[in-house]
Amino acid sequence: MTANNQPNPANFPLRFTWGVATSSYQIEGAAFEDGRSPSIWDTFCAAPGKVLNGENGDVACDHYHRLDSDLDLIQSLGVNAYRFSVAWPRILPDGRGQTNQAGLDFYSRLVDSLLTRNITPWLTLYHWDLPQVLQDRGGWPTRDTALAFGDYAEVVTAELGDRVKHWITINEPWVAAFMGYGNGIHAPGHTDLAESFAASHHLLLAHGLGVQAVRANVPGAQVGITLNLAAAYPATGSEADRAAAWRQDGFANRWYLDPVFGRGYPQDFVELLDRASPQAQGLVLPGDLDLVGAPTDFLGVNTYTRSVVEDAPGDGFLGARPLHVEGSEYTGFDWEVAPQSLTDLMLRLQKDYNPAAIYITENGATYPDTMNADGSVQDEARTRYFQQHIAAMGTALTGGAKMAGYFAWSLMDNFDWAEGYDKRFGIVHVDFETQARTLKQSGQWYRDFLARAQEGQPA
Ligand code: IFM
Repeated sequence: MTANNQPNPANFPLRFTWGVATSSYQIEGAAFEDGRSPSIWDTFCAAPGKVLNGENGDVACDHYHRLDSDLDLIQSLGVNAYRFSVAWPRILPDGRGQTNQAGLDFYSRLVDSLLTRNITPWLTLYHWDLPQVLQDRGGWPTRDTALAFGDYAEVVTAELGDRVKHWITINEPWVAAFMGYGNGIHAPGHTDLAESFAASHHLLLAHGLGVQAVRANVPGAQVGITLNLAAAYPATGSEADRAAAWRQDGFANRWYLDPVFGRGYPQDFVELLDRASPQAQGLVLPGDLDLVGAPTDFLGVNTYTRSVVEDAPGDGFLGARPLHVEGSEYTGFDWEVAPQSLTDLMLRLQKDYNPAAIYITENGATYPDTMNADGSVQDEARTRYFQQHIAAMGTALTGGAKMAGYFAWSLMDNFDWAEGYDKRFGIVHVDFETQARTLKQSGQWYRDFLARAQEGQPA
């Protein structure tokens, strides 16, 4: 860090990956074009009361029709990588079987256009837009969905693997499993704990099958999973609060980290889940854990905040309650701004799991932006957030974490799931009426920082 919490660009290696990230349903629009079938998010958005203001991804940022100008925008930031996701319902409208060439062509064009601009494509296979037909057959709580994902991964790796060398299998399985099937805030909106843990196992199985497909079809590939992780701290030093923080860590972090790093599921949490665990449901079959724990080339981490919890017996299945920290700053999502926790998390991951490399595949903040009369967006709080978190990543790197890259979430304001268009995370402002894009102050800062980092200059 240099003065004023500014990260020092000279602290990062010249070959460091610097990017911006998006996902298909959040930006593409063109929801019913060129053979794309509905995803669970199209269905969920159409159900009254599920998404704020009844909004949906039908048009979103209209990226599908604005590919070239959006890629020019990305290039103008000076990033060397772009993380995007492929919409499964564009590739296999029936979930499995017949491929849709128009869908493959869109991503092929995206990849070629990135390479022409010297930007490395980072492709996420699954960022939550499950084909509705597969949900109709049971969705993630059924094993068949993982097998269908394996087929889908085969198709995409065979088609794009000659040009795409960086692959993320699944984005945030905790969210897809728990918010989709446990608390029902996300599609498909189910509220059943056992179902959500069945889903978690099949999402991890899908990851394993995805790794297999990448290894088989993409010579020289780097492949990993992206987990959403948040360091968990006890509210006090009491034994009860420390145990609650450990349970929270089991729920949010270890449930995914342990099996992905070949250790199987954490036994304390299997016991806590009791009949809701995938083991008790008879879903963990011989060979599954080897598949899930197959070696990967990196760990992708989406991290935004931390959790501070107190013991709360009888409060849900976890018996832990998250607290607001007095005096802390919170973002528009009510997420605490806690950059030190990013450093703590990265150092802990390196110590406990020893990943070959760690990429922060998402980090950013939502605040209610306003556009000034001169057309500028002075998002000071978001700019500060990026500065503090990139500096915190630099501290982790210096401390021995194998940090290899950082992707700002997000390239542009987009459809943020149950919050619709209300929560803006972009470093580019989008006027959803006109689709005009405006680089925010945070985007200008990121661009200027990257220019210095790539020249190895101090701030
Ligand atoms: O927009 C999401 C993204 O899809 C997954 N990670 C968190 C972001 C902010 O809510």
